[in-house]
Amino acid sequence: MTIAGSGPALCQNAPSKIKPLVTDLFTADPSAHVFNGKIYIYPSHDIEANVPQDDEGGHFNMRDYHVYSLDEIGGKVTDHGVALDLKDIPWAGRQLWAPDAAFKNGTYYLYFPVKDKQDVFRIGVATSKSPAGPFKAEPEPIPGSYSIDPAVFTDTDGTSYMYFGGIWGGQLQRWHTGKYDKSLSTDLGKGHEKEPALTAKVAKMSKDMLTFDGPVKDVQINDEHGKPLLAGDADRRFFEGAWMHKYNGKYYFSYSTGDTHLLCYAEGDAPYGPFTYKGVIMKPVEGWTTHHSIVEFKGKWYIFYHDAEISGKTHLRNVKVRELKRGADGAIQTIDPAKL
Ligand code: FUB
Repeated sequence: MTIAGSGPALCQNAPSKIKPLVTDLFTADPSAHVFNGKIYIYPSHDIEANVPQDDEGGHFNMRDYHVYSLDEIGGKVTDHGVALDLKDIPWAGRQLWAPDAAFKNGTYYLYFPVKDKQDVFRIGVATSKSPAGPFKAEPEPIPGSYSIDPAVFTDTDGTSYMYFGGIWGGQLQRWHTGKYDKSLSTDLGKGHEKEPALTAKVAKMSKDMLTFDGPVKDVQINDEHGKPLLAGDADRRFFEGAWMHKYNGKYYFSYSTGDTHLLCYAEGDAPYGPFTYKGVIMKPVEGWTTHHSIVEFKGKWYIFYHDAEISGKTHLRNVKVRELKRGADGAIQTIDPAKL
């Protein structure tokens, strides 16, 4: 995620008709899950920290997480209070960004990206016996983790995978050679447009859900000819905000295109891919960032996302939900967020 110098602060589209789910705090990056028959939402908690806007998203200076739940779509949204605070993460420096959650073996896991004390994004994990928290952070980040936006998917065979990564402010490009290179500040830059795009990462989770079990691999997204999407293909290539869901035996990998403000998806036959680009899930919302999750609840599919309707400011967002519809072949219908 980035901001300054990359175009207008807000997309110039029509306002949305969908109401924000939370109005007393700013919330973003909603990861939704069904636990115990309810929907739980794990969002970022946006704040005005008065940090000047920069090209690495320094003004997204979040310090804690709240967990929300609802019994029904359209029903009352319950705020369960602070679930994890930056000060309680021993290794953390600043900027608690988009989290996700998972459940296994009687324990709930909260996965979160935060910059360590050297200002390098790592991914941490915290645990609780309740989906609402509070969560207790592990003393160190997940070994081998880096960048942002963890999304943990558990397959029907019980195996869990973490998808993660984000370019520009999310620092994924700095790991391009396998080692952290601070000089790569946005993407790989001019002259790389015809090369395969940087892409999300995926790793199998260990049985205790606290570490990676095996190598971190690229999430390969191919075009309709089986060729990897290129770095210059800004309307289709991965930027940040990965999500995975399974529908009718197929794996749907979805993500944000960042500076082109789209939510897109690609389809594959296995959690590791490869995936074939299929289309746009949602056109640009009000605001710069796009970030979503997709979940099935009581026989319908929903997309949770955010825009900047309440504040009109890029870094003070509000989460929303609407139904996700598909064609008979499973193809996801494109949503225009300005229309009902
Ligand atoms: O909320 C901070 C960052 O903004 C997230 O990590 C990105 O996905 C973008 O939504």
